[in-house]
Amino acid sequence: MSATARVIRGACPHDCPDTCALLVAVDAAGRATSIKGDAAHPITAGFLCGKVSNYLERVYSSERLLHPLVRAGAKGEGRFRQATWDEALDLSAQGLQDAIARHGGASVVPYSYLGTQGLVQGDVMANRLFDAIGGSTLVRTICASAGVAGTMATNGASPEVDPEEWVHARTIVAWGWNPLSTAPHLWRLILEARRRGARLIVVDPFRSRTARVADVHVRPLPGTDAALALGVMRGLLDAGLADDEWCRAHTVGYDDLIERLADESVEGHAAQCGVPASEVRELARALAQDQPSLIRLGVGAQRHAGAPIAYRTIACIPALAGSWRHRGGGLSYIPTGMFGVLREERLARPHLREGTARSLNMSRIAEALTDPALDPPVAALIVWNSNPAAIAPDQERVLEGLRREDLFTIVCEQFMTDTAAHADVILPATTQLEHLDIVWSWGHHYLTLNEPAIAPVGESRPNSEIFRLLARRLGLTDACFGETDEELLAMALEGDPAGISLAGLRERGYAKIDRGQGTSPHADGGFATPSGKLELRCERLSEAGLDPLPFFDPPCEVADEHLAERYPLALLTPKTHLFLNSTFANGVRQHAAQPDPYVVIHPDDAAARGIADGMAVRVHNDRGGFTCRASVSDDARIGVPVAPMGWWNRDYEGGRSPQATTPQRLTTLRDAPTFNDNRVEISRAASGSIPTSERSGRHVP
Ligand SMILES: Nc1nc2c(c(=O)[nH]1)N[C@H]1C(S)=C(S)[C@@H](COP(=O)(O)OP(=O)(O)OC[C@H]3O[C@@H](n4cnc5c(=O)[nH]c(N)nc54)[C@H](O)[C@@H]3O)O[C@H]1N2
Ligand SMILES: Nc1nc2c(c(=O)[nH]1)N[C@H]1C(S)=C(S)[C@@H](COP(=O)(O)OP(=O)(O)OC[C@H]3O[C@@H](n4cnc5c(=O)[nH]c(N)nc54)[C@H](O)[C@@H]3O)O[C@H]1N2
Ligand SMILES: [Mo]
Repeated sequence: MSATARVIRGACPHDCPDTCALLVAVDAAGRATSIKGDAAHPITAGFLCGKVSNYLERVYSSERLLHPLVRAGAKGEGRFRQATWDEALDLSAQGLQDAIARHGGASVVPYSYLGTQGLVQGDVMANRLFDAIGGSTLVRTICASAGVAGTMATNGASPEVDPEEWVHARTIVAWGWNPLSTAPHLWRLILEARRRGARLIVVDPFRSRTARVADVHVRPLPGTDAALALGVMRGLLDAGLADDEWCRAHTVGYDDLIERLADESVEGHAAQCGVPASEVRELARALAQDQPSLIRLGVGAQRHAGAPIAYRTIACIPALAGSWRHRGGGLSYIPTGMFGVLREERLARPHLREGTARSLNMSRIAEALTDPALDPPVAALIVWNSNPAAIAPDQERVLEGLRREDLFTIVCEQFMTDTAAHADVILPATTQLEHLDIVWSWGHHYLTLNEPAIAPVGESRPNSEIFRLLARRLGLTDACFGETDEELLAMALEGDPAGISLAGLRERGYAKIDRGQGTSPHADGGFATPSGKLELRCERLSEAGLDPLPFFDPPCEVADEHLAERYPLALLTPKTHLFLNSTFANGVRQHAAQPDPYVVIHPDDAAARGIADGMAVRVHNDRGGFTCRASVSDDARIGVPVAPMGWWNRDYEGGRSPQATTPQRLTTLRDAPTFNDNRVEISRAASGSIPTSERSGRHVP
């Protein structure tokens, strides 16, 4: 073993609210030898999660894509030959130019998400290229935008309750959130709050890992959170616990809301959401009386048609409960008030675009790729930082589209994902250890710098460099295509926004954004809404043709009694513990710990179908189906089975994942996906069709 020559500061790039500060040791030969969480970072606290703690195995994996590849077999077959960068770039440019010649620039479509959350390796250079060629733009709705639309309708952009303040809370409600799995560092702060006496209440149809260890588990039917929230608010009024004084001072529409809440009893709301009325009343009591009380919304409760209104309605509770008064009390979801610190607009080059762009919603990529009426069609697709063949809804249609012979697809990737296997040209991308970046967080208030620790492995190149090279090959000469990653970073931090300087970041690795959020951001109101108050009544919603007051906007398929006759089960597809969406599902350690995909099904639902624990089952609806193992357990609610997502298609017999059942239907506002508003039936698969994996035991959600 060679001695450690240097320690480099990094930032975990993955799509997780924790955004950890990393310390990477590099030996004299330039090889990374260890990776650790920065002990000084208040959120990272010196440890890494089960996904990233063996990151070096990912970086140096024998499965890394190290050279450009060109398709050598049928489309989607996954056969490729190695090519030089020159040849791969020439073919790429030619494919794009052909598409533009045949159908115009708008026929070239980007597909990317947060494979890396870094600014530099995100969309900056790509956007410039798409602007210059008149390409389509992508509306990036796949994750949290329904919930953001909802919370912003009520609160406006807000720093929310800083997670470092959560330790002061005495009641913490994790609503549609499974932080024990999906935010292990924020979970640590909840554990610290509990150590100091806080009670944890989880609102989730499923007994997730977090629900299993909570003090209280409230189990609504999927997509009925607004009914539960209205029940809680009615419960607060009934018990005389509503904070009149705070509401009169700092909200709009308090009297209107009181009138609205007179329409329905706690019992009525309780029946709608499938939670006993006594539990609804007790939740109301705890939120009002066991202060400071904090509601922390997850992403998981927004995959239903009515989710934006549900998030908005839940966001009204802390006003009535009087929680914003208290240090550590109020609401946290995604701290939108901390966004925009990096001067991204300075990096955009809108002058490159002539006319307006055609925009396509990433949550309906299946339709975009297969709709014969789409004009112009999608003739070329460039994918980076995403794996749509695994993560986009309506998988049969996604794959059908990716297999189109007349579609030219470039995929920039680190691994041969299900999407990369459908490419015409694969361009190998660097990992976080190999490129420069700055990473924001959607869960805490820090920005974190990532210095390259090692040279690119193989012939891989950073996304930014790949788009620079593509631009040059396409003959784009604007000087912006010559800007280096260093220059992009410097531009993003020009003028030290919110007190953050590049020099400071270089010294310490991370910096807290200072927007004067303080310890209790809304104790005295100060909401960034048009009225400056918390909007129990939101006029912007009436402008959008919606009820301006909180209401129960029902789910679509879940509430469809007619559909329920054929598809009686409402399937949830949340995250796994050890994969990050589909990332890490090919990690040796992660896959060994989670070898087999499964569906958790309630014993009554299983018995009614002759399904026993461990049996192979087929989960299906009109869109498609998948085969996996049944885990029979009352962790699932009756009628609400749960099949976590993230395994690659090759892990499923038949090559289709839960995504083959998920709908392309969008939410009421913001056009976001409705993965969990999905009716299915489950039947026994042909017996013995899944070989028993040695390691497969009972599921651990
Ligand atoms: N280990 C791990 N960590 C991750 C990820 C991962 O894949 N794995 N993904 C990252 C990403 S991109 C994101 S967005 C976050 C997501 O983080 P979470 O929000 O925790 O994500 P989910 O697991 O999708 O959903 C959380 C819970 O919501 C529940 N749920 C589903 N429908 C409803 C509903 O209608 N109402 C209520 N109340 N609950 C419901 C599910 O049963 C689930 O237990 O995690 C990030 N971190
Ligand atoms: N059924 C169902 N579907 C869902 C969800 C759900 O809960 N249920 N959750 C949704 C959510 S919340 C999200 S955020 C999306 C996530 O969807 P995606 O953002 O597509 O997430 P991943 O599957 O992790 O794919 C990211 C890819 O980026 C690659 N990558 C990482 N770093 C780099 C880099 O520096 N350069 C390049 N070129 N590539 C890189 C990784 O190798 C990986 O293949 O999935 C959504 N899909
Ligand atoms: Mo996400």
